[in-house]
Amino acid sequence: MEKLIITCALSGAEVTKEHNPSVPYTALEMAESAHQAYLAGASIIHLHARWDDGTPTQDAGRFWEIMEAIKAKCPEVIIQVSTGGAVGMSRDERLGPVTLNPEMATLDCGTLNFGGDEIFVNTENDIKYFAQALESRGIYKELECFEKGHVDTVLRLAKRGFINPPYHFSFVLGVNGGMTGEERDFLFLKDSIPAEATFSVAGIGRFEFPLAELAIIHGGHVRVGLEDNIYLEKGVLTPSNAALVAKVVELAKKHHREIATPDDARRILKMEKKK
Ligand code: KMH
Ligand code: ZN
Repeated sequence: MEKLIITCALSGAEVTKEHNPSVPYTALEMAESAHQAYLAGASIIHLHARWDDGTPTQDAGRFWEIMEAIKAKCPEVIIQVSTGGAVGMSRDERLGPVTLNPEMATLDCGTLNFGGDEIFVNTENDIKYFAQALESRGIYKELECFEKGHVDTVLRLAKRGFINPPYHFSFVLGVNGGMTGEERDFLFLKDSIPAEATFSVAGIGRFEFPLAELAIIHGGHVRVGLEDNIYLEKGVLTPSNAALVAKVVELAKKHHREIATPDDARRILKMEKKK
């Protein structure tokens, strides 16, 4: 089986220091957290930006500041910017960090309820617009799917040439409004994508580690981090992103999967290394 790619989602846009004081906001906190996660075994950093008070932003200048701080500490790590941003942001606002030509970015592949009154909007035209923005710049896409309809949307748009290979899916499971993260959900999604595609799984909350283990067993890859889950175990807040990554490394050892370096990840995902 291929080496395991671990992505660390440092902060997301929704979770705050009130939920867990380890959530990074400043460029320095982001860089420290990314570096520790990298040392623990992460090869990809999934990045949202915050202002110093924790407000989420897709401001290109702020992303630049954070990305430079991360690169100064771990130049080899793959930075995957979020184009999801926070609920309610406009298309062009969300594309802010793409203007920096990062190595990798997310492409959210469908709309879903996001708890309470929130709706995370990704219409078909949005998806085409984002895909074009990423592909025209040679930015590697991670196809974020929160339920099976999103996977079907990718396959349909791929057939019509709006989304092009390589196809690397991220199944984000357990969002209130999306698909849950039971084993049957995971197996259904995994068996719905083309044989040549790769996939990673991000389990929200209590789904994080059970899904990580399933992905490890079935040849997939794993995302963990404070964006998705603030607990190391039931009732115990994680002290850091690195501790979540380290727990995945332990699971990988149990199942004899080696951990991918960033260059391994570039090879496995068929990424063309950007200068
Ligand atoms: N913050 C969520 C509304 C992504 O990073 O591309 C969207 C999100 C997805 O986190
Ligand atoms: Zn995200």
